[in-house]
Amino acid sequence: MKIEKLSDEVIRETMNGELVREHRARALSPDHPVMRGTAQNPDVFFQSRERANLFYSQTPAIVEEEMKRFANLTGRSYQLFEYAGAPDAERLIVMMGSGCETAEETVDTLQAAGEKVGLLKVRLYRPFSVKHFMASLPKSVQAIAVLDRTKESGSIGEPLYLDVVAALSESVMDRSAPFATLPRIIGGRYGLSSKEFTPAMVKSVFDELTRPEPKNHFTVGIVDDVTFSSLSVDSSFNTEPEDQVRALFWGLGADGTVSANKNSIKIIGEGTPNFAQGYFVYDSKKSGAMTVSHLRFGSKPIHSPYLIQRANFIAVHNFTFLEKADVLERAMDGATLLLNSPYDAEGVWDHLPQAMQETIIAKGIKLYAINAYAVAKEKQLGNRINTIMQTCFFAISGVLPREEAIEKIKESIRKTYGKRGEPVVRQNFAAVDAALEHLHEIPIPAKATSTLALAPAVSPMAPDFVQHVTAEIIAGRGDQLPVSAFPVDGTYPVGTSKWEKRNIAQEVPVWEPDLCIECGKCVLVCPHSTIRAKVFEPAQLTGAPEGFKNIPAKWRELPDQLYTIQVAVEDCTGCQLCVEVCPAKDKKDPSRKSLNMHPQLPLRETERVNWDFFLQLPEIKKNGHLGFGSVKNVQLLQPLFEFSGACAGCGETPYIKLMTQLFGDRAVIANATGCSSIYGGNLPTTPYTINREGRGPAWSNSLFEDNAEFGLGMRMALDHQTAYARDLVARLRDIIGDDLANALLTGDQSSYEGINKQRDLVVELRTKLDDREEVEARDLLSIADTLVKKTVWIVGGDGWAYDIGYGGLDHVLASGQNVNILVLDTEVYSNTGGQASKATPLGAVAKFAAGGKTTAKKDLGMTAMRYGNVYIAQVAMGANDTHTVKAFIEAEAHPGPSLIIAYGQCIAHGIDMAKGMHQQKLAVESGYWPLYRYNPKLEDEKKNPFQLDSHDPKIPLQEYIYTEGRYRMLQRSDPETAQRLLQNAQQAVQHRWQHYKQLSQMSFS
Ligand SMILES: Cc1ncc(C[n+]2csc(CCOP(=O)(O)OP(=O)(O)O)c2C)c(N)n1
Ligand code: SF4
Ligand code: SF4
Repeated sequence: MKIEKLSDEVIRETMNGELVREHRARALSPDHPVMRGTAQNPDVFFQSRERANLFYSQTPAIVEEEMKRFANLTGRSYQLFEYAGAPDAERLIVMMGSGCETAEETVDTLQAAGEKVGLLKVRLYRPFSVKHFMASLPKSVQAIAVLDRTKESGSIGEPLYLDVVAALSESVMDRSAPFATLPRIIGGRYGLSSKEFTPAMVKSVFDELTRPEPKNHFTVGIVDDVTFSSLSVDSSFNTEPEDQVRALFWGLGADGTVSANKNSIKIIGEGTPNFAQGYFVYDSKKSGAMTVSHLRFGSKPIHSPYLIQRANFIAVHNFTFLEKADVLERAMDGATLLLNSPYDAEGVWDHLPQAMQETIIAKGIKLYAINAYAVAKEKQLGNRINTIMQTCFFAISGVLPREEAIEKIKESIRKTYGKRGEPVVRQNFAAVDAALEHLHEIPIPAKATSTLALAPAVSPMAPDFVQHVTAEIIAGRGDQLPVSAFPVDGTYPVGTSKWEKRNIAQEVPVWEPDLCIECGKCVLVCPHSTIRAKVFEPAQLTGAPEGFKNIPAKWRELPDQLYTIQVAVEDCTGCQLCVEVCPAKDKKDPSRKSLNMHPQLPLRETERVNWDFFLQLPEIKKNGHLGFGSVKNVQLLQPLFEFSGACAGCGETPYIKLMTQLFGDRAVIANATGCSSIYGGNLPTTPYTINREGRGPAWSNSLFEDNAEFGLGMRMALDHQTAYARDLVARLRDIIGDDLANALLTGDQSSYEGINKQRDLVVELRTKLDDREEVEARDLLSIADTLVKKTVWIVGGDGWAYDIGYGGLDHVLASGQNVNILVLDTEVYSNTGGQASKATPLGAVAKFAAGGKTTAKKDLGMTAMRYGNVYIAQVAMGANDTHTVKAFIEAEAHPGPSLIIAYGQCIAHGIDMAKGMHQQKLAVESGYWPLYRYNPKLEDEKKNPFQLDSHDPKIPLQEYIYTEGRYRMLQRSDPETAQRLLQNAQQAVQHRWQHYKQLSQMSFS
């Protein structure tokens, strides 16, 4: 990194003021009106299109001229096609974009070794100037590979390849080419979706060009064992210079590693003459993710836009990574390794896995360790270890002289924390000094002594696909998976998240049965479905592991049974939501609840066994014996959404989980892009799962913007199939028998019992049809399952529902079709880092609303209410969980469209996520988030369809909002505006409340 800014004067010079003014003069203005965008008929459209030809033909010369002018002004020279490499090159790569840097670095190395290779970089792709292209080609060229970073299925080749072939062919045909026959031209694909593109891959392309019959339409960077398009790559080839610091940092998502590294880049790139570069690789989990930072530093400019291949410094900021990943895979001989270790200097070596010890010895790696968590705790920095680890990096990597480095870190601390006052600065200075005191070099024994092995990514009990594909992606080896490993149509198995035991919680809840009142609130709020409850017969305790906890079940409908709560400690994120909502306290010691957090490590083995035992206990049946309208009962249902990648304490996932508990075995979900599609449907693992009968939610994601229509399509398809199936049942009475046909056609499926009965009838139907040859019988067999009622859920965030997908959502609401829309309202675009949406509240700070949002949140529910036939509920589980359960049940039962707007806390709110449910409560108590249900069916009974379900506001708005960073931020940065917006917001709350209140008091009798 060395960014030289152009001055405003130079930028102004690059522009022709006269042309800018001419452009302005062409603007639409009523002072000199014209029309644009007319509709055109076939008589004139064609000619109009051709009318613009001159602009295209003149563009290359104009761009060339401007590039020259730019070079004169700035000294930075560009050409339409730029050549790099041997003047007498025989083998040539043509490509464009950032990959050119890698190719050029490789060409330099190969050329220095005497190879006649070259690179032609395309700077102006369209209009493609054949003349300039041909003029840039070395005359000596014999073989050309054109690389495209795209795939056009079904085309002869990718776009740049086709252009190059056409350019050369035309030039040979019109004899303007410097050769009479075409050189060999091949095309290839690389780097799709930012897949790594390394010098070794470039070299393999040049190697291919030496073959008499080089592969055309090749791929590079993957192993294609299906159509065998890929080139083989010698990964030992690399061009990374010796005089560079290349450092890899393994950090835990949100532990500050990435920001500390960005700060190091700033310190070195801006504060010293050195060059710096950083790449940050994240996995798709939103909590407990592994992030690997790749940092390069050196005295020469860095032209390596690919990840570090050989590192001379490696830091591992979380010791648990050592059991999950081969952190030394890219270590060079003599590299330095820095570990954040919970063990003291004497104990570190013995806790390293055997393979790691062997690598350390074989590669002569220097090992340093520090217990950064202990230092952070001692210096009152909580879990923030980033400054401590950054100090250690500077102290031992040699990137800067030690004293200078420490001084610069302190300077940067002062800059960052200065505003927060001198004590905070001093606290961080103390952490820097303490880091140096607690950093130890660990002596390396001559032989490996450990017996620890890397833990397998998934259990050996996992199904084949999970063992061979999912596990590889989890282990970070997805790049090495061959093409044949993947499904042809993007269809993946469900229920795979249970195999990925992430063990990310430092502390997990432990159940104290003696205090438990069996309310199930903990189970309901758990975002990761890792705390569950069951009621079971005492006889089923046979074979229970020692210490498996249980108490008598307190259900009138389930007499003489036992109750248990079990935590999957390996899947728990340690968010504490369950502990916070637990209402059962020890009267003698109110700090002791029925759930309390305890360190995970000592519990891991025993609780793993307990969890396995718990899983095999029978699931509660939906057979009509027990109703599921209460939290206490709902919690007993199996969640068909578990162990997702959502953030610890996420407010969205408990709603999805609840939906799957109630309806998951017959649900089809259309999911908008957003957090819910990432924690819900991002590889490697899938949290949607199945029950013991093999049923569970079927899930798909189309786009961010079209999700409502996508779900509507699912509904229409299902309805058509059901109608056809019913028609066939009626027509095939002779085969099926009148009794069964009538039962199938008239079955009441409004209850779980009715649905189960219908399923049994379908089983009967299948046996009758199984050996029939008639076309209609075979048809009915193929869609018989649609005779059982299905429920369509359209799920997405507020960015989707309020903004980008609103047009479609409105269309679906107006369609009258039986779909259920669940809006997970975090009041920002959470997945992309918290941008404001129309759901963002007045006064809150969000991206694109840095000065506090000045307009009120859109009232989506009220807008939808105007249709009159839409069921609408606004819910907040943390404020009233029973209300939430009721709303889900009513929404699903409503025969038309239903809309549930669910308040979800999010890390973007700047709150202590453990208190997320409490925040929901405050939102409701302040009147900001009224709870209501609008049920059009009530009108048929002459009742008011609008029921306001929360009480009159009992706290002022500020008591809620100033517990959240998103509001406090403005209060700090601009108190006056904050005060004004608060007043406006408070007023808006009152107005809305009065409006709702009036609505709820209207008479419909
Ligand atoms: C048309 C389009 N624009 C932008 C994006 C990028 N994008 C993906 S998810 C997302 C934010 C989603 O926010 P929201 O709907 O509120 O859901 P949340 O992440 O909060 O659950 C955006 C902007 C996209 N995928 N498609
Ligand atoms: S701590 Fe969080 S993730 Fe763990 S069981 Fe409780 S609610 Fe679930
Ligand atoms: S909604 Fe917020 S808390 Fe939940 S996964 Fe997304 S970013 Fe994390």
